[in-house]
Amino acid sequence: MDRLLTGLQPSGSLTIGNYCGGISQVANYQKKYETFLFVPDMHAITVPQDPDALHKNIINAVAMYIACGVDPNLPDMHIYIQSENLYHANLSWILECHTPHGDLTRMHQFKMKSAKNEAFTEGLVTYPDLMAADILLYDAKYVPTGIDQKQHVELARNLAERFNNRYGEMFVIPEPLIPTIGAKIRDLQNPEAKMSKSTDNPKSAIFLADDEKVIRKKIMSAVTDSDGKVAYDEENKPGVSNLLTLYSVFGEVTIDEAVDKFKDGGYGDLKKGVAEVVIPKIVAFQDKYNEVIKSGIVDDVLDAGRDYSNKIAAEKYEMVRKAVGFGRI
Ligand code: AQP
Repeated sequence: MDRLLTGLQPSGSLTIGNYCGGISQVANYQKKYETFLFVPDMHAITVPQDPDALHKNIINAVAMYIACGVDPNLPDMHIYIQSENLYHANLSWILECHTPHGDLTRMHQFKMKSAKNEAFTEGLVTYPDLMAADILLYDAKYVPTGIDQKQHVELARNLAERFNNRYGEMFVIPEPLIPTIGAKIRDLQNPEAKMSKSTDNPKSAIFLADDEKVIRKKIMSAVTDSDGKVAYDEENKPGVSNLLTLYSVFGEVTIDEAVDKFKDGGYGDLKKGVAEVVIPKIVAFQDKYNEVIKSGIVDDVLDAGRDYSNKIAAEKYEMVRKAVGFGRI
């Protein structure tokens, strides 16, 4: 069985962007592939985090994965916390020593996040190497992701190829799995940008933990344009196209069907329609989330995931360690 791997940073409460680009894909593919779904807490600290909030976000993220349809009882589902497996950091260091600095500083995400904070850390630079280690340790063939992380998966592919050429076949070459709709859910207030959980403006993002009224308000105040015509055009009408995308993903229709439904109305009708399909799904996730938290299963799931992921990662790390000449033979 091929392996699929993904992780969602516990750097805040998850958004509907994280759902569309990450969790929903895991739920769709979970019976087809052996799945490694981890909480990248080590990635989260590439920007400052409050330690108490980080602990809570880790548990909440796992409960939310399950609430959104990930089945922790499937025999080939492994859910774990990145920092509970020391091989990620070990392999990351080796990969860092095989990555030209310029390959890291030209990454879009690095440029965007470093521009926000002049005193950025070295962790922000080497983030893609840690992500490559996350993937390559498990021979993951498929990496579900939104468009924002595609460049990082490409770096992991290049590193794997470079490594295999230099040291012999060692890593599976990973491929990004990008959804055809919903790969870039946009910021509701600045539709040129993608929606992000660590946004400074809470009106920009719909969080999976948001209350029904708040979600409605955010959708109704989403920025559109002055043209007044409901049409799908990502470049010239990013705000309206984003609303059509949300209607399509949450209403389970194609973009063309969404356009057909709203083309004779105004933006107000489109926004109301989006609220009607988004809210019931999020409310259902929240009900299930509360059940998961109450059931107390999260710790058991994470214990099993920690043990299994350590076993698999140890085997791969041993191969790499020997190949690069570390320690004793
Ligand atoms: N707006 C988005 N549209 C579609 N997919 C998205 N993803 C993130 N934002 C969108 C996908 O969600 C998964 C988890 O991403 P992450 O949390 O590890 O990091 P990120 O991509 O940096 O997400 P955020 O929300 O923007 O986090 P912060 O604000 O902390 O940087 C990935 O599959 C990602 O593609």
